[in-house]
Amino acid sequence: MDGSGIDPFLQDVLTGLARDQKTVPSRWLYDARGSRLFDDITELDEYYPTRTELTILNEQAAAIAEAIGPDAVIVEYGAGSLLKVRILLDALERPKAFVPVDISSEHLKGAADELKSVYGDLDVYPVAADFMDTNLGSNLPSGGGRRAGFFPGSTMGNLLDKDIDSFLRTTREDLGDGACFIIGLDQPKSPDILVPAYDDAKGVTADFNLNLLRRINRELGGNFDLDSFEHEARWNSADSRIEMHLRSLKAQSVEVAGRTFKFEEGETIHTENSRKIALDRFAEMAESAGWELTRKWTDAKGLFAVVLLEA
Ligand code: AVI
Repeated sequence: MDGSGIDPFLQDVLTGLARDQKTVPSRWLYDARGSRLFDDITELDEYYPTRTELTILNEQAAAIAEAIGPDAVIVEYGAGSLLKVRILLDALERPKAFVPVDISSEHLKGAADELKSVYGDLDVYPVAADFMDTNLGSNLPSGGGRRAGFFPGSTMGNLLDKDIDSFLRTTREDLGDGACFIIGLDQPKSPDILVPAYDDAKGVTADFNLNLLRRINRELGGNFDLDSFEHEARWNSADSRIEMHLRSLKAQSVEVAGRTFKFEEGETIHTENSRKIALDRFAEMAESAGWELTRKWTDAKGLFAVVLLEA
């Protein structure tokens, strides 16, 4: 519940299903089962982003660490697994502090314990919050070297333009003058690579997408029949994005929290955008929020990019 007393999940579902293009924001894909399925996705043959970003981070760790500088305070937004930040921490000269910001306090506790045991001198300040709603302000430790934001995984591509803008502005303010920001960005490419990455042969992504209906049934008293919806991954070239949809296989009515929603055969619920933001476009977005894109590191095929923004 938020301050208004209305469950935000219920609110988003009721509002979204009442639209002409039915839609549910992608943040609701990540209940415990959804998060596990997403972890499975990152290991699929077709899903190139995670392993490509890891390759870039491993190959370029020294260059990235040098660009950040010594005694840095690293702030990771949406700190899921520690795999990626550990590559940075291992390469940095005397990293001073690590501030993982994550909605799951369980995740954070595990992260803090693990890092303290591996990096004895590192101060760890976990912040339990949605990275999008966060104004870190006084939660950030003072002192140390440069503040460096870290936002790997191309989650930027799941955000709307206006949310990217406000996130980049807030982080610019929080991290302050002299700060930098390391961001992972999946890149535009052929739909022959993109579509299978979001519609894999084993059906893990389909399960991940359909799990949203399971969650609505369980948490909001819905009666979706999971067998009468199918997963669809669609390349929208005009907006340079993969869209995930759930397509109704027949005309049907579904109830959620006592409200009835009608579906025509073939009608979809739009559940996610995964934008592939070209670097020149991202540089413009960063600039209008007070950052300058100064460095980029990519893999040999240019599938994925890790960029450095500077305040
Ligand atoms: C978390 N995010 C960057 C993933 C992506 O590629 O957009 C989510 C995802 N959706 C389906 N597969 C992966």
